[in-house]
Amino acid sequence: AQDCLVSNITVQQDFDKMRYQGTWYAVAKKDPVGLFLLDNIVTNFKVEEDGTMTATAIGRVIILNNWEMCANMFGTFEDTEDPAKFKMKYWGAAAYLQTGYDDHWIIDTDYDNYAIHYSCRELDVDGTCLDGYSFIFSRYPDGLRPEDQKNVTEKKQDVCFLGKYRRVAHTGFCDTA
Ligand code: DAO
Repeated sequence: AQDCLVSNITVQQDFDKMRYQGTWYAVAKKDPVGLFLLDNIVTNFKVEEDGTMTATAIGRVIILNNWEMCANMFGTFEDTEDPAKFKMKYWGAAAYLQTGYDDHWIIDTDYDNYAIHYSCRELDVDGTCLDGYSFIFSRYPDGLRPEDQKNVTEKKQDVCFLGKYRRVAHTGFCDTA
């Protein structure tokens, strides 16, 4: 959306949550105000027997100013009239981790290689996004395939976050045995 209106942002056509299941590695992130997940972010999506999409996520966080740890997070996704737009309720394995209720939009994915996620937490009075975040996910921990990069850059622009992403490192900090 060149006008940056959140209502004009297009999402994945006919989003198929069955094909979206499995592991996704965050390779880039645009942070919201009060950022939470820093790096080593890995998510795993699943469709439950009743059709509800759920996810687990792990990532490095810093809580209480300087305590570094790996957060185990859980999310459940409420369907909306658009199959690519969900409301995500999320919480942590421990009470001191962040909880929330965010929009969770799948902007674009080919299911096998890349996905662009978007969430606007707060709309500005003019209809643009005042506070939001976005993840670029890859099926591979090493990053995106070169052939997907041009498309992903275009989508970063479409959600008006181009230039606001940072790389998400995978150093093994949150790898479990
Ligand atoms: O990291 O600053 C932030 C905001 C994101 C919080 C989301 C927590 C993750 C919950 C479940 C996984 C879905 C991607």
